[in-house]
Amino acid sequence: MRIVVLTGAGVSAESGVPTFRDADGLWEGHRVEDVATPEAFEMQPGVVQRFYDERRAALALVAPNPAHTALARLGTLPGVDLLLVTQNIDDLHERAGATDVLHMHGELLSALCASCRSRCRWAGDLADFPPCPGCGMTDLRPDVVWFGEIPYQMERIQSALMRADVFVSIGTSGAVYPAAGFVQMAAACGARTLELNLVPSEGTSFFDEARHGPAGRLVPDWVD
Ligand code: BV8
Repeated sequence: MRIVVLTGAGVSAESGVPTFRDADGLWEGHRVEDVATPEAFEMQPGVVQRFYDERRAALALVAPNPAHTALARLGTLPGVDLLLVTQNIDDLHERAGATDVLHMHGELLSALCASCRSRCRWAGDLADFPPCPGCGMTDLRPDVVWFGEIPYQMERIQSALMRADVFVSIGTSGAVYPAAGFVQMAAACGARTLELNLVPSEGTSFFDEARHGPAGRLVPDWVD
């Protein structure tokens, strides 16, 4: 059984990681245009670096929840060929035991060299990063896909969506593309589609089935 799972900020909400568009969401603290675009980084790199340094530091205060653990278990079940795609840049899927997690919007614990585009694991503030091991330059940036930038591994994702038997979207508002369009791509190629979300997402009508409630309960129920 080929399964593609897409997760968003809602899968980490019960771990204490703020979502983006809920009332107390992350974007509330920052206008998207202020922090998640290359232009913003160009104009005010300090604000953008701080936005990501704060989120990176906060990772030490959170832990995986039952949704992350159930998805890690799903990947080990006999007969399941799972591609776990996340829009999240936290490492909670990995800390729950998931392997080969595809971070399509990048990762907090990684730095990107703006000169040679090499990606390096990094857990501290970016200001303390040594020169790029690839080219020696010092203009490192958060290894995050901003608005207007191309998400990572799109070809791999699209190929998996076209072959999937099941596509499951968990904890995402369906507000950001191309991720929000994955359900339609999978359905057009014959996959059965399921939404697990606290409330109906913007794309809920595209799903064969939708279950609403906290991921920490819905995901283990679905996996088991
Ligand atoms: C691109 C940076 C071209 C990392 C982010 C049509 C097609 C293609 C592009 C576009 C298009 N229309 C517009 C665009 C442009 C744009 C876009 O989508 N704009 C939007 C605003 C309309 N897209 C882009 O620019 C993308 N790039 O298109 O390049 C291209 C594309 C393909 C191939 C070639 C070229 C780049 C998008 C990436 C932007 N970067 N962030 C970071 O800082 O984290 S986006 C940001 O939103 C985060 O990455 C986040 O992951 C993402 C989505 O948000 P969600 O994860 O869904 O979080 P949200 O708060 O919105 O929702 C949480 C949900 O969880 C809610 O529904 C809530 O009810 C639920 N929930 C809460 N608690 C729980 C819960 N569910 C279950 N249990 C709970 N306990």
